[in-house]
Amino acid sequence: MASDAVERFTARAAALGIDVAPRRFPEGTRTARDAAAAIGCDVAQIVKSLVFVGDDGPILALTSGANRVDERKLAAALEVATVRKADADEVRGATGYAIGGTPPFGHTATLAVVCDQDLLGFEEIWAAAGTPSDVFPLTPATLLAASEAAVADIAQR
Ligand code: 5CA
Repeated sequence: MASDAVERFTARAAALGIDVAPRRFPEGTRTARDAAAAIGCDVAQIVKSLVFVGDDGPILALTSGANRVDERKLAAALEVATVRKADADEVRGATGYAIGGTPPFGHTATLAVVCDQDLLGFEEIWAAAGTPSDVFPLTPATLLAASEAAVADIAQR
């Protein structure tokens, strides 16, 4: 299926002042493990852009590919009572992108964003660029600036 999602994302990033350089991997980068294998980096350097739904609406949890989100920690970080995983339609509605291609910023709507503190320890990290086969490199500083994320410990330990 043809998709203009990479172009949409690149244009939205440019509007935020960020010059992204997407790389396409035909073998696919649908999961963090796939992305790390294609790129040749550690899975912990992959940014999973996971959408949850809290009491006040959608939440984006920017999570290291090595981690699973602890939903209680995520709720506590946002001072909401409960969070649950979004379904596929909710992900698209909240971000404008499909599961597996959801980028960490440049969404169609504003949502609350929390960033896993474990992503901050790397010089370079990689995130989805709009589709399940496109990713781009960035620094943790750019991730935080562009997403306006709050940093927290949200990982299951
Ligand atoms: N391109 C990769 C690496 S950047 C990527 O987007 N990974 S991801 O982790 O951010 O997106 C995949 C995630 O979507 C999975 O970890 C899972 O949490 C979620 N997901 C997959 N299928 C479903 C589904 N049917 N409903 C809700 N969430 C899903």
